[in-house]
Amino acid sequence: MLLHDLTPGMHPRRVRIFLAEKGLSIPREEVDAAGHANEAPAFLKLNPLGKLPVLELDDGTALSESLAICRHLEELHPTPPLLGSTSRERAQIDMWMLRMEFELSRPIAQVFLHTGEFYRDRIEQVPEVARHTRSHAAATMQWLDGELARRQHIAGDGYSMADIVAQCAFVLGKAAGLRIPPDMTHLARWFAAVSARPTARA
Ligand SMILES: N[C@@H](CCC(=O)N[C@@H](CS)C(=O)NCC(=O)O)C(=O)O
Repeated sequence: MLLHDLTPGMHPRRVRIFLAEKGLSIPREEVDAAGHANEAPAFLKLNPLGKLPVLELDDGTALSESLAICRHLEELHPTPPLLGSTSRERAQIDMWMLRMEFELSRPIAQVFLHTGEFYRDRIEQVPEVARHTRSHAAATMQWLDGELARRQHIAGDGYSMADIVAQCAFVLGKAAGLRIPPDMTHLARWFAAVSARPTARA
């Protein structure tokens, strides 16, 4: 297996944290996205969308989409479970993982895409999109603060993939000027706890 990686990216970070939580180490190749290597024909053969991460399997299959990659790794290495052990847990973690994908990661990524230097010559940056998605992310934070008043982690009391998706979104949020306000004490407590895990800087 080979992980095609992009160290500063939010989605590749999900896979690295997931691997670290499983205690797994696999060969990794950094793709020079700043130099547009992800748009080169050799990379587009692996992922026609030109996005990272990509997990290349030993039989040559190229898996992209960070959540799909983690699903595959979970099936190969079920312990410790990060996507649930029972049917109910799996559904609950999927529910929260998808909520974190669409209600948190996407809006934060959109702010970054529409304001960040990296994407200046890659997409048409629309300040209005950044403004709108910034307020979407702020509303999600408010909601999460209330949820985390009632439990330790995003999908329940245990750490799961839903936490990984959310913590990586907040790491990118720092770069996009979207920090957790200190008065959101439950969300801030959760972020401090997940950031203190030994795997957080994987
Ligand atoms: N839905 C994909 C998103 C992947 C994605 O957007 N990756 C970004 C890095 S976080 C990327 O490769 N950007 C390079 C570019 O757009 O040129 C996933 O979950 O893996």
